[in-house]
Amino acid sequence: MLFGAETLAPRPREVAPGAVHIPGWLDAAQQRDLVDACRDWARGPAGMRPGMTPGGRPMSVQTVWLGWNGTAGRYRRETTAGSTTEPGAELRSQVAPMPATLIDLGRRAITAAQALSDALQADQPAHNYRPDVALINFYDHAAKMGLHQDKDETSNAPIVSISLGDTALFRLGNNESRNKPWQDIDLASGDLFVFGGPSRMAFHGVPMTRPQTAPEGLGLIGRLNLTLRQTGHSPQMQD
Ligand code: MD3
Ligand code: FE
Repeated sequence: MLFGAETLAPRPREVAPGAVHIPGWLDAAQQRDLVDACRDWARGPAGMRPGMTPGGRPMSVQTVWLGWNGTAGRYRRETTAGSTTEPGAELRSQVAPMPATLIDLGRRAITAAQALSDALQADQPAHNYRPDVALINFYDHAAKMGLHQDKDETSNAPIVSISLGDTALFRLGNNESRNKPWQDIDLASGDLFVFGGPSRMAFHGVPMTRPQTAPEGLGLIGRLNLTLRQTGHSPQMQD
């Protein structure tokens, strides 16, 4: 057969300088373990709740924060030691610490992505990567995320993204505006994406997911996206 399934399967590749997509990075068992862990984290203490836009409006995506808490949108990630007079303080004091397993997962992700990207190799070595926050986004069949930049981290360390469940249509834009050019890329369950170097400040979003495309046996209806971030806000970190 000339165009069989293997021909069509996406290959690991650098889609833009510093932006590396590795389809199927996690096998089925690893995906299941991560979904199970996300389910535990979603229960709390600071559990899953609607994401908030910078303007304070609820998003269709629901979120769980680990390590730091995003309370009034993405621009304020207070530590557990933050002021107790601000909105969300009661949750902030209960946010779970960044799991060591996720720090390790992040370093392995950087190692894998650096093998495919000169721009990422110019960054710090993978063992110096210290993600101090994990953001877990849950998409039901109708959820989406508009084009935006992730600007509240002061570190320029890469962001690691892992997709689980339903496939998402992911849009990777340019660094200047929400307008074209952009690339539309399917992110399927188990896929790894690393965004660093010249792609770290690119506009990006999720125009839609593809309902009922999650692998059978994963035990997930909808989509989870896990991002690992080095905020540059943790006092002990040198970036
Ligand atoms: C490209 N999440 O949480 S992850 C977000 O699938 C977010 O839930 C999307 O955008 C999701 O902020 C996309 C992939 C991602 C994360 C950070 C990026 C892509 C990025 C930073 C720069 C460029
Ligand atoms: Fe983002």
